[in-house]
Amino acid sequence: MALRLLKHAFIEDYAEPRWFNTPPELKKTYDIVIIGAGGHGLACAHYLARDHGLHNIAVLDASYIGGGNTGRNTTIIRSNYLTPEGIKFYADSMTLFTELSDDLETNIFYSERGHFTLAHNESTLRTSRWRAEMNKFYAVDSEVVDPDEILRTCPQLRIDCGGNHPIEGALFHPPGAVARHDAVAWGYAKQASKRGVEIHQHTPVTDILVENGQVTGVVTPRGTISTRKVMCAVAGHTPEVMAMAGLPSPIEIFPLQACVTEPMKPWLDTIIVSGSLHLYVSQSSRGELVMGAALDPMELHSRRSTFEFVTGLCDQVLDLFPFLGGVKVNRQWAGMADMTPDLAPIMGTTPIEGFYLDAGWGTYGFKATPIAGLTMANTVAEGIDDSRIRAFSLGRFDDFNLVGEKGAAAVGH
Ligand code: PYC
Repeated sequence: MALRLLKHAFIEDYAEPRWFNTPPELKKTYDIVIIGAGGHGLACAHYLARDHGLHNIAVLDASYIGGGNTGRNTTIIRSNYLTPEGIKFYADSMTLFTELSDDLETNIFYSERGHFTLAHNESTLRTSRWRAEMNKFYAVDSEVVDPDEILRTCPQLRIDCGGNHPIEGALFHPPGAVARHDAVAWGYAKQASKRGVEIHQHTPVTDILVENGQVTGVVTPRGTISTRKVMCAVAGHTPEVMAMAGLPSPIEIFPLQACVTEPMKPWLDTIIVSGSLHLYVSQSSRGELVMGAALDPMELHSRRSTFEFVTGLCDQVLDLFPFLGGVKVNRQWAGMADMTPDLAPIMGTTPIEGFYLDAGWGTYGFKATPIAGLTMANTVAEGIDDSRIRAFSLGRFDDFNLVGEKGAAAVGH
């Protein structure tokens, strides 16, 4: 590594290889167009190329790689969901995540930390027991622990919460992890590009062409592309893109804000979540505390940050960790979360032939990145829904066959 760095520093014509290449022009035709160069879209492109030998693919993004929710989340990875569909899906995702650095030849800084969802009252403890039993049934490591057990891992936690909402126990999920979100997106981009996939940033799709119920192309300011398969992975913009294909959407969009503190020496080895206090916090490999809260309370298509968010969140964090009183918040940001009525995603085929959806990821899209990419690639390649995503079909809202994933959100939404 040191030698490589020296080469880059001192030898002018030793150029760092580009992670992906973009041809200057769009082609007139692609076999598949993926809208959205976030983790999900790029993962789908990677698995289409690697597992299905499909290479004539364009990934288009209105902005830049990973600039949407991929780069705007708090990177928590877990599988302690509630429904059988959710638990199995996210457990498969975690398995893929643990192999992803090797698979993508990119260090994604996967770091297993353990994940505590604190319970401040008896009813939360009851739900935690329910989740733990469901998790164990599907071989996901998860158990309810008492305050002494929490303190053994996180002695800095003020268990009485300043007298406000004393902690009575927690749902503990030992495999809970964090990873570098941008590394995940760039790793998928690198591998997809190596196999011939084209990634075109700053190329918005302004319309989707449909003839006799079949996708025939997409329109961009750089020209019209003819294609018979379009995969939409545009968290925060899904209803707009669905409307281009003539489909109504059950999704509502709410901002989800987050922030980081100035870097501190490592002291927090685990991930702490409190549904009652509406917060989650972990410490990044750079030493910053990465913190977030619930969704903003009103539908809004905006990535603005608010002072109310950061003061409200810090107020709650100080209930748990009062010694952080002098620590500065360095940076805050927001993403736009696609919220579905049952807190489960919308994936797979749609009533428009050749139009595929990877949407409705609410506040839990990052942790699904590898499995969403893999199952969407199978679905797009074969034209039929991968069995692992059948429960997440768009049609469930017509059939009232909802999933009801109450373990989806880290905090109440
Ligand atoms: O579902 O684990 C989660 C999560 C963390 C932050 C937002 N959602």
